[in-house]
Amino acid sequence: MTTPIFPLHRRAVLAGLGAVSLAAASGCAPAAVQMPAPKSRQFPKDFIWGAASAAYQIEGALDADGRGESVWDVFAHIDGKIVDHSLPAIACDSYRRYAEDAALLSGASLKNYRFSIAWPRVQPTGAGAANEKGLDYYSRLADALLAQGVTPWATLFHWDLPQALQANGGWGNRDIAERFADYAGVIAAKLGDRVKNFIVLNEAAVHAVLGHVTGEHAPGLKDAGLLGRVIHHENLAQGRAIQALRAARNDLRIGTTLALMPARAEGGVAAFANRPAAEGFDALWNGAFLDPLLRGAYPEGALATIGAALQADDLAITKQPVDFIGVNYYSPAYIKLDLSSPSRIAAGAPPADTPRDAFGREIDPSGLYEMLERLRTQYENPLVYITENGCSDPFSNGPAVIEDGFRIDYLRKHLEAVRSAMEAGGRIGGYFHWSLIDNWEWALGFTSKFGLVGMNRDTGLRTPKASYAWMKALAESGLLDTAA
Ligand code: GCO
Repeated sequence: MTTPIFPLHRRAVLAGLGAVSLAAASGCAPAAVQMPAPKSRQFPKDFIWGAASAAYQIEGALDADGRGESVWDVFAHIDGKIVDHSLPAIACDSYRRYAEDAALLSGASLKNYRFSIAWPRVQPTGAGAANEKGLDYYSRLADALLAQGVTPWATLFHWDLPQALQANGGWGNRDIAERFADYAGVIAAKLGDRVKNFIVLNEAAVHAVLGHVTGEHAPGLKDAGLLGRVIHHENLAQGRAIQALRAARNDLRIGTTLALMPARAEGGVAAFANRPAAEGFDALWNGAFLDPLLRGAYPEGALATIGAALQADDLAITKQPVDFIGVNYYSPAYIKLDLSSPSRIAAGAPPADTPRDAFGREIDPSGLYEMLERLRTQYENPLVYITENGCSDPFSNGPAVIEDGFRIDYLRKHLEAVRSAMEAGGRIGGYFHWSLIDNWEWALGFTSKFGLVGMNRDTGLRTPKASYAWMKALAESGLLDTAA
């Protein structure tokens, strides 16, 4: 059993916000809301069920068929960055075993699969002509899914930027918006006849902060001064990619996936002083991604960080009509005021009795309810899909926990929150479990396992867990059971 260095990676985010000034924050982070228990445990017939994955975490075959180098290939080779020193050279071997993955989905009656497309397979240097052999993999995957009655949902960017673009400044360089739009157009032209659902970015906030400020993720930069540019260029690139997808075809359903976390002020005697810190965090973590897309503006509290990157008419590009918002939810963020930090914020403590999962994340489904309610009441009730939710086994290099009652319990609680949000009037159309198969968890390597299915790393053999059977029963009946 390895002790991971970064077990609380989402909370560690705060420490790294270093030079970012949040003093002027005046956003309106909502207070924690009371979550009512659901009246009915029956999901509607048209509610969709699925599972999610990301290219770099599952595919392996990093040198196959002309794939270019990504920022994660470079980062994972730096000593000390990956807790177990592993590389995802094979990972789940899904580049070869994708048909098995498709069969596993359909075996659990999960009729929707969220996967990501590796940009360096499609454009090895991030620009120019498409690499047909790399694109063909996603074509085969789409065909295999459709043959199993599984609907493909493709994420265009789940953090594996071509290294050649990074060498040119990566997300810090405004030109990335055009490169990304070009890539999106290539995907639509090749796959759009069969893949109709597109998620443009995955968790842009996580990528901006962990990749560019705290250095825990690729490209491993520790430069708080980059944050505003990276966030804005992500929003700009997203807008340009949506335009490119729509220009290529008029029959696509397009959305994006956000890592939404309610920002909660640490309680106790200093609670009143912690509240502005929580508001400042909220403006950068949630508002700086929701608002430019859905309102064509940045929240007041984010402008000090982002303003310098903003050019005339940019907000007309970031604001695009979307068919849905993808919500990834694991836990809330607790924030406190910290006068010793330039940003004046730091990770706070949750109430003492808050349960935590093996990842160190608070188990708090009310945070999911809170963010869904916020979308309903403050953003005109968009159609929402939960595009990730789940929990890890205890950290270990050993085999997966197959009798994973703890996971079933976690899922049940979060799906109750989804039901409650639907009963409040939220338009929530579906739920994708993270993840289908245990995979390579970024800086935590193989020590963290989120799958409904375990995997033997030597043989690639997949073993469904108890949660797999549980999800199958749920997907078939739509009826959420009560705790045993
Ligand atoms: C994320 C990523 C996933 C992770 C998952 C579990 O949300 O960080 O989208 O790639 O593996 O969230 O931590």
